Amino acid sequence: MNSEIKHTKKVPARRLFFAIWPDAALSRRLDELAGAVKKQAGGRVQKRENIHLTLRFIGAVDAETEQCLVEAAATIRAEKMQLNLDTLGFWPRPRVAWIAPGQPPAALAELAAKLEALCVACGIEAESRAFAPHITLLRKVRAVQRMPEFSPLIWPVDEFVLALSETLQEGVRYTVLQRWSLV
Ligand code: 2AM
Repeated sequence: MNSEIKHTKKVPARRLFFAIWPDAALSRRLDELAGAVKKQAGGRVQKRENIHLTLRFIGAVDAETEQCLVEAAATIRAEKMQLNLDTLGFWPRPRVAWIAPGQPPAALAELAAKLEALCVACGIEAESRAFAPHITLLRKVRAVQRMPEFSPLIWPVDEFVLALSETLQEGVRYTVLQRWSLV
């Protein structure tokens, strides 16, 4: 065999997204709320450790693009904010029940816009759909007659993350890869 030949292993693309991630206490409260919604609406609760709000779904990218995203994310300057999670909702087509801030602060859309620009600069196709901030609580929900009574949850947001999405036999697993502070 020719020892000059280099065997370069192709690194598989990784499925990524930018998000904000609740701390353990807020995740627990969101998980409890998901349980209350399930009693009224059925469906399958999102695993507690998977609960998050997507800022920009990226999809599968190669290592070079991932590196570009990580380097660009470090240059982002965006404001800290507080989200008032006061609205429960249901989208029949993806069959998802969610919670969202009814009146999101401008800082949230600004952060999402900065991430959108960053993705495009790294060669990712522009997102054609409008940013619809939400936290998925349940999937496979068929119909919702009523939502439970609940007290709004306040979420102080001081960082954003890049997360990895993997589909395993036991279900989807999200892993936070990197975190960046808001200012
Ligand atoms: P969902 O919770 O509403 O399903 C990881 O998959 C995250 O990215 C989830 O929050 C998911 O939103 C979102 N996501 C998955 N595929 C997407 C797509 N094609 N466009 C926008 N967001 C997507």
